[in-house]
Amino acid sequence: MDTNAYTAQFLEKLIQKDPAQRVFHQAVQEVVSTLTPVLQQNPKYIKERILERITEPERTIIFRVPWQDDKGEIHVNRGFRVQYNSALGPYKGGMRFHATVNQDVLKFLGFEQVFKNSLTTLPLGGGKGGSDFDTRGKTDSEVMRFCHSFINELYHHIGYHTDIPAGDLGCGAREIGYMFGQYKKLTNDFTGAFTGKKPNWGGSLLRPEATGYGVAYFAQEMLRHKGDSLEGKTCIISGAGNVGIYTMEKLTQLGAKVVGLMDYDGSIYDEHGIDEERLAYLKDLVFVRRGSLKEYDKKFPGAHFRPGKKTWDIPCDYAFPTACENELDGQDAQLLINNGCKGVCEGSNMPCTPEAIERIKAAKLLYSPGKASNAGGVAVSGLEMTQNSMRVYWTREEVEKYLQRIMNSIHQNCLEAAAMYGMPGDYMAGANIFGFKKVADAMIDQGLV
Ligand code: 2IT
Repeated sequence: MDTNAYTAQFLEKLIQKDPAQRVFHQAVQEVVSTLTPVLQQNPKYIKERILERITEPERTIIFRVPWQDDKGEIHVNRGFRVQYNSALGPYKGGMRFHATVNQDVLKFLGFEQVFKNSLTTLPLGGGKGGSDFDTRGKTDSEVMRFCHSFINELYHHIGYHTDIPAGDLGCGAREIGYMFGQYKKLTNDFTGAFTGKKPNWGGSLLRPEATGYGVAYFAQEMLRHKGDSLEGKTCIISGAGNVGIYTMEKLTQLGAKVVGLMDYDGSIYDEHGIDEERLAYLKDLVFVRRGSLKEYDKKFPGAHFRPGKKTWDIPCDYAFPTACENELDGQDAQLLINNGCKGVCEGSNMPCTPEAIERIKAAKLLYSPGKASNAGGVAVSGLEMTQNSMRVYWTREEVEKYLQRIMNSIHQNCLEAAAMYGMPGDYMAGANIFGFKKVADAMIDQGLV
């Protein structure tokens, strides 16, 4: 059968099997759309049914999470862990605690994670988990009771050599602390079964900054490859969370000027650009006070807060989506293009819709997919695991040196893989091809398991 007919039939069956899992289909479709030349030149991947196998999680755990709020009311959430692929190492990936979490979202995130972790070149399989529990508006003690209840079930299924969760949306060092505490209590075992721990009890320095710093380093590499740099470039960012804030910090350190940022309430446009004072204010607002960008222009009156508005209409050289999936659609992409934007570097997972990607590519903007440019977070999680195994702590400088080296090698591997299969300069194709081949070859080596 012709390769295109095979992939079309494969996708049709995938959709038929779980018709409601729309974001999962989107993630698979994006990967498969770039694999035709790989499948043509390596018929073993078709014969071994790698597409059929790699899209089916090895195991999915779904469980009840009952917990009590501060008033004594009982709530029930649903917990998940999708253990997607362990061909390259133990399952590794974050936990998302947000009202929108369901099996579809976690399959999409887990599938992306398999390729991303492969790209880091570290020995990490892929997985993802979470719950439809919203940490926003909950007290510390409510979050603690939820996390303990969550782990009362999940501890059976995770572990240092099996599955190592970390954070994602709604799950930071506080939640990792509560989950780790309960895991240790139940297993009587102090091991690095989680990453994103606080540095005074096993966490790696620079893990909080790692995803954002990695995004900025990846952008720097893309520009360097074109003989350019970030110096003096105007940038806009979307999500004012962990990834967004640290992307902003490193972009600024590398000489760029960040003028736009967004959160749940709206966006800010600050022509002055983020400097040290503004960055310190934002870190306190977001990480300490868990406040809203609504307050920003009261402190910095030259800036504008735009209620309910995204950042994408703000003129810029480079755009960095760092919030969540499908946050940048075709119309947003068109706004960026019309305003002279030269590139989009993804910090969140699958932020651009298929239509946005089509427009960005057609207008020949630089474009890097999240699975390549946001891999710095999980890469430093991998380094946290290494430090835990060695029972040592590395300095910030040591970790940052590794992070930079890993981001550079991801950049190089994407370019080489894309060029090898006739799509030079296409980071999306390169990331998919490099990520896929490494996992596929390991799966073939390990037989039908
Ligand atoms: O999307 C991601 O790569 C993460 N949420 C981080 C995963 C990890 O294991 O550090």
